[in-house]
Amino acid sequence: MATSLLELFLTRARQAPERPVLDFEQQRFTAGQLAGHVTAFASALQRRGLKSGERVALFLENSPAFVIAYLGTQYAGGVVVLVNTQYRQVELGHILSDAGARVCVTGAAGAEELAPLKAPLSALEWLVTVESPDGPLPWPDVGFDTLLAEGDAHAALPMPRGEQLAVLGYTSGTTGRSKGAMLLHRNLLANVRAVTEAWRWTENDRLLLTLPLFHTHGLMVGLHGTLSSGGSVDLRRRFAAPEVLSALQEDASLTMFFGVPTMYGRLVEEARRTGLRPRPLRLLVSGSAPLSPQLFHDVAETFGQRILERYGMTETLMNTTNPYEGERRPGTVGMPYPGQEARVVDVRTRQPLPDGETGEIEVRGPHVFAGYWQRPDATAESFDAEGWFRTGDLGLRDGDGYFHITGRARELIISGGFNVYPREVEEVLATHPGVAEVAVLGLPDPDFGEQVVAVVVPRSPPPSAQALADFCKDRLASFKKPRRVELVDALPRNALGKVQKHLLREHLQTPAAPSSVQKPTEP
Ligand code: MLC
Ligand code: AMP
Repeated sequence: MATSLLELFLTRARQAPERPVLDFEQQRFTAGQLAGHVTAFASALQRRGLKSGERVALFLENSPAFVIAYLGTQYAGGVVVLVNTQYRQVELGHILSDAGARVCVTGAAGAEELAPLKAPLSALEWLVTVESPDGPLPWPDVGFDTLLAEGDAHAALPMPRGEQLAVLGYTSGTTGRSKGAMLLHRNLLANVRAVTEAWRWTENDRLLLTLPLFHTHGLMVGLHGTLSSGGSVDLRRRFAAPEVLSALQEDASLTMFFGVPTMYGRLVEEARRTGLRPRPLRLLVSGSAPLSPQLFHDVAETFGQRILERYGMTETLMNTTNPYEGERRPGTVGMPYPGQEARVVDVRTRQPLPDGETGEIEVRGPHVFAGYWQRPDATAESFDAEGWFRTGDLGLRDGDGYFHITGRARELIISGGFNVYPREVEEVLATHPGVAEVAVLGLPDPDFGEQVVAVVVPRSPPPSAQALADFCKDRLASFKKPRRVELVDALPRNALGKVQKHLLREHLQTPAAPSSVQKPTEP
């Protein structure tokens, strides 16, 4: 019995080495070829001195190199640190130093972004570069292919144990600084088994995957499901609606597509614009952000298919799913996966609530992470004595057992499936010389679901919205920059001095648009 997803994949690859598993641009990898590269990568890391439990950061776009480095790091006994490729200095400096990453696998642009962080990243010793860097780097580096050639593709290395740390997935609480969710090999394995069982995923499946591999949805659902089921994946560098629509129309071998609601909204628009209709797939999945019932119906009308919506998070991987067989209900996220539990509790008393009442969703089971990296206090706050994890999502369970997500207990903006923590953006904007005070919040957005809005009390001379957006973009991932800025004389505060964001939200959503609203130029 396998104790890790990695072992499951390597075993399958030994049994059926000729089976195609990964296509990317013009390249095709059979399971045997991929397993050989993974083994070579792992043995080369070990030869270069990587020890069990040491962290290897992947700051990489979707590519076969990502898949090889991800599995190879785990086979070498290392811990993968996932890094969003849009991250800039503030996020990179924090994540790589917090994780104590010893190695980073990245591209030329990534290496350039990292270079100014030489001093703060004291644990980082060397880089693996998938493209030649443009100039000299402050760390020794080895090319990805050179590293593969150094390794032994037939090495027999020890398999990771189930209790061993596999991945650190960085995600924030309310603090503005993200925390590393410690995912063990047994968490990854338990969840992918639950997902593949619930969705009847088999070796006959072929997934079109355009989600980024550095987040749970693309990696722990899309890639893990493919590797463990024996199916195959058509991996794309990024999502582009016209390309996805034509692939879904032309490629009869595809059986599944997974996306965030923004992707489905763009696909519906593209289908309406061009008149193209995809072939029916076995499964369309939406998650990572709420799918509106309107979009559910638009997809059903345009594609002739009912999306299956599911709910997950970095700390717990997939929590609940609408049924594969049975009714997929718009506006709900279904029920717990096999072998997992979910419940709704009162936010104050923490006692379970009856069906129909709204509270905080808690989950428990073998999929739930082991805690936050080097943050015992944050870990303790997130679990109760019986092992229930507080998700921070508000919702209810209806009389038929379907969970509904109705809001969030924590301050979190989800824009196009990417998380933005207002505090992190506020901290950056507060350092701008034209900003006296700032509050950041999310407002509805037709494309991204929610958009980042900054309400600023300016100093003289008042900064322009563009200047503030650019200021953020230089320091943080571009998707975190405010898309709208409002200048105000003062922020509404309660008696304790806390900014009352609900009042700001109401004010900003009133139809008479405030005169001081500014929009940065759209990209
Ligand atoms: C890109 N941009 C965004 C954005 N994505 N702005 C706000 N929100 C977003 N989500 C900005 C860029 O910063 C850039 O700005 C401009 O849009 C164009 O960039 P792009 O790369 O061309 O964007 P595009 O390809 O259109 O990206 C849209 C998208 C992408 C929907 C394809 O956001 C995406 O891949 N989202 C998926 C996120 C995901 O996988 N989430 C799963 C998390 S796991 P500028 O100004 O720089 O030009 C999880 C658990 C679970 O939540 O349950 O799954
Ligand atoms: P992350 O921390 O990036 O993993 O984001 C996880 C969060 O995404 C969850 O806590 C939810 O708030 C949100 N989320 C994921 N799936 C859904 C969904 N189907 N509907 C609503 N919110 C979702």
